[in-house]
This record gives sequence, structure tokens and C-alpha cells, in this order.
Amino acid sequence: MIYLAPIVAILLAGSENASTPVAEEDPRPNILFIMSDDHAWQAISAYGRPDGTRVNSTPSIDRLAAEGMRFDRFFVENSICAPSRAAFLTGCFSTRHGIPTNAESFDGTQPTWPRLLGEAGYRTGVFGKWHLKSNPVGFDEWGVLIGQGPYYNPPMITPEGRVRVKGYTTDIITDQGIEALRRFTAGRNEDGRPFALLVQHKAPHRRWDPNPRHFRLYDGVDVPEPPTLLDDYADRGPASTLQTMTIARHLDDRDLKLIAPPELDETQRLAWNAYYDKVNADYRAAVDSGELAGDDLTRAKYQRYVKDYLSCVAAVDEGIGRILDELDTLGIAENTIVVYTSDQGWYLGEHGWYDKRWMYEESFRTPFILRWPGTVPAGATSNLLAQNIDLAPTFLEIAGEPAPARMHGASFASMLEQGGTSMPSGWRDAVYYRYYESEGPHTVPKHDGIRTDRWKLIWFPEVDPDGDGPAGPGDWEMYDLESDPDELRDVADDPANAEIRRMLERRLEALRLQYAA
Ligand code: SGN
Ligand code: CA
Repeated sequence: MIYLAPIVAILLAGSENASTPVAEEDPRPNILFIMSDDHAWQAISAYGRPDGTRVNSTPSIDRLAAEGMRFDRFFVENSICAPSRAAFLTGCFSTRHGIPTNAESFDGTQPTWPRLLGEAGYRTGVFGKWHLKSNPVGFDEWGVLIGQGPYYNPPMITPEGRVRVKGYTTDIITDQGIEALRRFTAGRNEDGRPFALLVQHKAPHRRWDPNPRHFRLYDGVDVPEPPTLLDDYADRGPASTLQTMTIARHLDDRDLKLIAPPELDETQRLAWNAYYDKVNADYRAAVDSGELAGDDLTRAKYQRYVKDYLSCVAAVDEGIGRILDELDTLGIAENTIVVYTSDQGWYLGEHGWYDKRWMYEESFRTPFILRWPGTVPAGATSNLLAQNIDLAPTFLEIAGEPAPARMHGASFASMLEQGGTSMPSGWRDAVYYRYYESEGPHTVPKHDGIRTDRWKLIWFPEVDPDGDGPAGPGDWEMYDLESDPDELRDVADDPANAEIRRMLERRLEALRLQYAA
């Protein structure tokens, strides 16, 4: 059911008490929104790689999927941190929420789902990574990292000012989330108000600095490589050759842990050195002797990178396990919607890359799992073409609140209510994407595009189709996701697809108008 506000009913209990309001138990569910940063869906064992390979084990996130619904086609509108976070909050494309790149500051006075739920009676809080430059607006409680924030001993901003918290950032954010859950539950027990809590991890963002308790997690393990680790970018337009995000050439000494994070305290540094000194000495010796070179060196760098990354994921997963246990202990699991997602997807070596930004599936798609006991059947999956802009309208509808007309996204609450068996009526059959940050790190050229069930058409306005100049009149790429799920063969100029391409170009133009892009 979708709950109706207002939440306080005036019961007329006899003429002498005619004006006394009596608070009814508010039936609306709590919302716990857990988001990590740059978590590849391939690095969640409930998803795994498209060919079925599992690179790691995430028992707690898998538990959420087993008890809820796993979305298999959940996309972002702009695969980069601040723009995607703003889209999750506002339900709008970058053109409207005002953050097309990581450089702008978020205008917190615009409507966000936490603020609107707060106005509708929810208790609200956000803890962890925020990354929108301006401080959170519309939350009863908050504590956020400054910008990206470090993996160890992070300074945090709170309404009372700046504090430095000692420890490992993922564990700190988990602890803060659990403490907020306890406070909010005690509050609900007193006044009946439901809560919306956002727990937002920094991990597993670059530079993938693990907790000492996970240093040895992947010792002796060979993490499976993606089939495209040594991609040569043939059979495609030149766009993918313009980036600076390869494992082979663009990991630096901090990424490879040849240099320790600067923020470690004495004890942490000793633990760090006790592990990485030997690993680094072996690596340096193999590189210096020429034993590791060429593709073997790329493979070795992949192993080092991916093990650190997956170790950071392990801390996130453990934290989620603790949070799910806490919901059980508090007795609120039944009436709490839990979402796990990431601000975008990520390259775990696919196409030879780390980072995100592209409209290719690894970074365009993001993990999204939703548990709602008693409403969404356990173990359900969904192929709905959903997007981060849909989150705000969905949460608002669940709370019985109208979504402001400015929101570009649509609510899929009715699908959840019906156990995920039917598409919400009039649902989109294509999603739009736009990336603006050519000048940012990793030099991914600007692009926008459309994805349907089967096809993807991408326009790179600054790319020279001949590939012999830095900028050009623009280039199209087109992929058949059915026959080419790894997006290795650009078929934009294949005469056999001319008709489909024309149709996609028309639809792309319509989406640009619809989203004022
Ligand atoms: C930092 C990272 C980049 C990353 C951007 C954006 N460099 O600049 O690798 O692409 O953030 O990431 S680092 O040296 O600081 O790690 S985002 O998730 O915030 O969009
Ligand atoms: Ca991110």
C-alpha cells in the first residue's frame, strides 16, 4: 500500500475533549538509503560479471538481494559523483539540478526527497560522503566528509563545526549510521515519526586504501580478469583511445600502494608497512629485473589494484551486515525499506580501465537493491529501465507525498507494491545519458546518448571520427547489446542498421528536448 499523509488524525473523543488531537501510529515505513562510491556491480556477488564469473563475495549485500529485489537495469544520468548524487536527491537531470560536473556547488534550497520527507513528518539524517560542496540542507542530523575525504582519520563537518574522527572511514560511517538508527528508532517509539536515514560510504573510491584487517584477504588469490582487460579499442571510433584511465599506463604510485596514504597515524603506519613493504619490494624487484613487463605487468597491476579495491568493498559489506543485524535487534526490519546502491558503476579492468564517466554499461549501470519486507517478494529481480532520477519520486510516492513537477524521474512505487511483476503504466522504453566533464581527470570526452532494451547510440561532439586530431566535428558510436554485450563493435556505420540508427537519432533528439539537455 502507499501511505497517505497527513499522519495525525484528529479523533473526536466526546464533546468535552473535542479539540484534543490524538496522534495515531504513523504507518509509513522508515527508509534506510545506503550508497557507496564507485562500487562496480561486477564486484557484488549477487550480480557478478555478465559471463557469470564472481570476483568476490559480498554476503551482506547478497542477503539484501536475497530478501529483496535486485535491479539489473538501473542507470545513472551522468556517471560521475556529484552530478549523480544531486540526481539521486532531486530527481532531476544535471541540466536542472545545476551540477553537470564535480566542479559546481549544490544549491541546497531546491526540493530533495529527504527535505520533502522531513516536511512531511519524517526524521531525517545523512552521514558519510556528501561531495556537493555546500553543506546538507533539510536534515535533522548530519555529519559529512569534506570533499572526497580520506580512508583514515577523516575530518568531518557537522552542524556544530569540524571534527576529526580517528579510525577507518568505512567503519566510522557504519558506526555513525548505527548510532543514528538507534536514536531515530527511540524517537519513533516516542512520537511515532518514521525516519529517512542516508548512510553514504566513501569506499571503494580511488585510492582504494584497505583497512589493516583486510590486508591479507586476497593473499594467494588470483582475481579473475575481465575478457577485455587487454582491449585494443579496434572496431570502434577513436573516443575510447582518448582517455587517461588505463591500468597499464595511468595508475600512479599511490594507487599501487608504493606510497602510503599521508593521513595514517603511527599505529596505522606500522600496520601498513608491515604488509605493503614486502609486497612492494617484491613488485619493484620484478619490475626492475624486467621479469614483469608488457602485458604481464598490466596483469600484475590489475591484481594489485583489484585486490585493494575488493578489500575496500569487504569493509563496506561487513558494515552493511552490521546495519542489517541492528535493524533486526531494534525490531524495525519489517517496517524499514533498505536500499543499497552506488553513485555510479565502475571499471574493474574492463576495456583495460579503472574509473567511470562513460556511457558503456560498466559505468552507466549502477547496482541497486531494495528490500521491503512484506511488500517486495524475496529474491525478486527487475529489468525495469530505471534511473537515479527515479529514486526521489519513488520514495515520495511511498510516503504519500506528491513529486514536484520539476522532477524528471518517475516513481516505480507501484511496481514494488505489486511485487515487481508489472511495469508501472506508461514506463519509459529508453534512457538518456549525458556526461559533461571533458576537462576533468581521466580526459573522457563529453558525450550523450540513448539506450533502449537492445541498442545504444552515443554522440561524442568533440571527437574527430578519423582519430587524427584532438578535436573534431563529432562522432557516433552504436552498439547492439544483444549480440555484443561487451560493446566491442561499433555498428554506427553498418548499412544494415541504418534504419535503426535513424530511429535512435530521432528518439535521442526527443529526449534532449524532454530533459532540456
Ligand atoms: C578524484 C580521483 C579521480 C576521480 C575523481 C572523481 N583522483 O579526482 O580518479 O575520477 O576524483 O571521482 S584521486 O587521485 O583523488 O583519487 S568522483 O567519484 O568523485 O566523481
Ligand atoms: Ca563516485
